[in-house]
Order: sequence, then structure tokens, then C-alpha cells
Amino acid sequence: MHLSAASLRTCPATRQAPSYDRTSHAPGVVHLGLGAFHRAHQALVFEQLLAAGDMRWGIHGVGMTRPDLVHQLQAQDGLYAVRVADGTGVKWQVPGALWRMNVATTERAAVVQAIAAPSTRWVTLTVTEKGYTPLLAQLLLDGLRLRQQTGLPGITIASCDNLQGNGHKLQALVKAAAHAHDGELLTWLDAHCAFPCSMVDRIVPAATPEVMAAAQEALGVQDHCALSTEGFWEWVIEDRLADPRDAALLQSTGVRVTRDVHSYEEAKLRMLNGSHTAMALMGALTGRPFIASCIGVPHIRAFVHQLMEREVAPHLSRSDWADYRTALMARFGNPYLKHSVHQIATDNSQKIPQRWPPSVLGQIAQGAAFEHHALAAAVFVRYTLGVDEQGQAYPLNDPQADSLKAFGAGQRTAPEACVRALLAREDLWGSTLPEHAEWIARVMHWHQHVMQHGVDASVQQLLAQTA
Ligand code: CS2
Repeated sequence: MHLSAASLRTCPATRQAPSYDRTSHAPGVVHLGLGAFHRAHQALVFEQLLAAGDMRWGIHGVGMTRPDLVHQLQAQDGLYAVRVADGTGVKWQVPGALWRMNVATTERAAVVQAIAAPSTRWVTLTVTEKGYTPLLAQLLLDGLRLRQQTGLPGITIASCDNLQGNGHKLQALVKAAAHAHDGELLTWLDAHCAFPCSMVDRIVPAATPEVMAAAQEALGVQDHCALSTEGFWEWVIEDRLADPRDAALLQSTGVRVTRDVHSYEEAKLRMLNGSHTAMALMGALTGRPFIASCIGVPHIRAFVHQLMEREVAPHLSRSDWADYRTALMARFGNPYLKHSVHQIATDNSQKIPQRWPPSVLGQIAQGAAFEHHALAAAVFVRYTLGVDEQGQAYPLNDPQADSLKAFGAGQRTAPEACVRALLAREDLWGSTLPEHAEWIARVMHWHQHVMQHGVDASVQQLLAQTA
């Protein structure tokens, strides 16, 4: 037997199951990107509002890339278990907020209709860094155009991806998809819709067979969509909502609604995500499969701590960064998360630009050292070889995989030219670093060290030299 509305009634975890009627109302939120993150983050915020009796927060979830997952969720009536586990304990929850589901590629018309449905008040997005394409913009624009043409109210369209200024980027993308004759639509968008920026934070690894087995044990039924996450979560959203009354509602659940999302975004991207990418690459090369296995190694732990303190924090405007960093060190070590380094190392070409260069530029502006980032960049270059230090091959999952592999291949024969060519790419490093001789020299130095002595010895060398 698998998890469904019917079987849920027999589950031992029923205490944590939705207590409200999931079938009598139309969804108020359309969510694009039905991966693990949304289901263990925003969906649980909407779940709180539903549980409090506000039935406008049911989700119409849209799978952008994984029809199999959508079909699995449909078979489970949109139900899935979430294990929330960390040093403070383990608990299971079965949220009921996901009411309807579609696949964007094969059911586009249904998605457009959902955006244009009278009940829809919000569209939220977790489509990943590489998902911000003209195709996405056209999908949103088609739904929004229908709303405007039928005289419906505007909505809030909230990007929840790891991009600095994500709301501005999404708004610009959607507007760019409009045609010259769409003047009225553009005016309506500006006047009635809101594209707030937002910072979302919760570590939610892709589900593993181990989590599914644990779910079966806890629930007594099979759950193919079970997830594991940590207790910590943060959602900071810009106070720019189509319906301003939503601010107080979200705040009642623990969401921070503020004018200043920027300081939270930059701290999160550079501290959490920046460290994640550095550890993921180190783990991938040294054969340590999870973030927890990396942070458990004293020299990697010291490296990450210093990276944040010496090279990231000096340029942050989030005033409580020290507490954030302390919390992060504990979160990285969470033994329940089993967060695969190879999962985090996917799409490096899309992630690195927001995670590392801003800190390096900050250090350069202050005449300060950027050794930690230079070593991380060198490890990234080494990673493009596609084979770890034990000779084990791994795939490069990246929209730029072909060009990265080409750099990787030349690395053994012409390392200098290869590293130079990779560091010259503005799409990865921005416009300043490719011209910065000292940056290039330090990455080349560390690359040589990594190639000769390996990642661990290089990290130890860096620590010895910066002690
Ligand atoms: C990770 C993020 O996969 C990655 O790139 O760095 O998914 C990270 O776990 C989340 O942003 C945490 O909020």
C-alpha cells in the first residue's frame, strides 16, 4: 500500500496529517518547480496558513523537468512525508498543501489556465538558476495576459531561486518576453502585479532510498516522494506584494517580510551556498560523498570557517552574520541530511557566479587576500577533469558540461593554458576577475598544488600559511 488520501487515515503519523478539507477549494498558489526544496519549504509555510483555516493557500504544483515525480505525486494525491531531523530530534509531517499537479512540458495549456484562474493570488518559482529562460517568461506572460484580458486582479510572482535580486531578474525576463503591441499588458503588470525578491533557506537534499525506507517505517505505507530536511528554515521576502495584507499573514508563520532582502540574499548566497560549492567540489575529488562527511574533516572544517570569516563576512551587510555562520557550521554537520556533494556540484557554471566572485571582488577592493577562494576555484578547475583522486569517473551535470569537459581534458597536457582559458570566462567570473593578474596567478598556483599534491594537502598547506 502506498501513501494516499485513503491510506493516510491508517498511518501512525496521522497526528501530523492535514486536518482541513483539501477538496472543496481551488488552489490560490501556482508553484513552478515541484522539486524537493519547494515541498519542504514554501509548501510548509502555506500548510501552516491552511491549517489555520485560510483556504486560499492550496498549491497547484507544476513539474518543470520531472514528469515521473509529478505522476508519482498524483498517485499519492499530492501527499508526501517530510522528515525534519537534526540535533534537536526527529519528527515526521505529511503536509496536505499540494492539491493539483501538472507537467509544464506536456500540459502547458493547463498551467496557463492555472495562472489565469480567478482563485490564483500567487505564483512562486523554484526552477533553479538555469531555469530563467525565455520559455519560462512566455509561460508566465501567457497566463498573466489572460488575467489582464479577463479583468482579474494582479498577483504576486515570487522567485525563490538562489539568484541575487531574483525578483528583479524575473520581472525583467517576463517583460522582455512581451511584444511591442503588449503596451497595455506591461502597464497592467507594473500597476497590479508584484515581483518581490526573496531569500529562501533550508537544506533539502534530493530524496534517497534510505529516506523512503525510513518513511515506510514511520508511516506504515510506501511513500515514493518522501523527503528529509533540517529544522532550520528562513524565508525573507521583499515587502512588495500584490495584496499587501499577505505580509501580516506570512509573518504569522515565521516568514520575514522586509524592505531589505538584499542583505539576507548576499549572506546566504556567499556564506551557505559559497561554502557548499567549495565543500562539494572538495568532497567530489576526495571521495567524501556528503557535506557532513566533508565538514567532519578538521582541515576542511577550518577552511570553511576561515573562508566565511576572512573572505565573505567583511563584505556582508547582514549584521548577524556571526550567528548565521555558527548555525551554518552545525547545519552542515547534520548527520541526517546525507546531502550528496555531486548533487550540489551540478550546474556549477550557473552557481559559481553568485557564490564566489562578489567576495573575491570585495577582498580585492580592500587589498585583502583571497587565498581561500583561489583554492576553491582551483579545485573547481580540477573538478572539470571528470575523475576523482582515486581515479573514479563522475559525470559533469551542467548546461556548460561540453565546454567544461574540453577545459578538463587539456588540463593534464597544457595545464597553464587550460586554467587561463577557464579563468577568462566572464560568464563564470564576471568582467573584472578575468583581467586580474594576481587572482589568476593565485588560482594557477593552487591548481598546480592540487594537481601535484591533492586537495587535502593543498587545504592543509593553505591553513598552515594563513595561520
Ligand atoms: C545547494 C542549495 O544544491 C545547492 O547548490 O547549495 O540547494 C542549498 O542547499 C540551499 O540553497 C539551502 O537553502
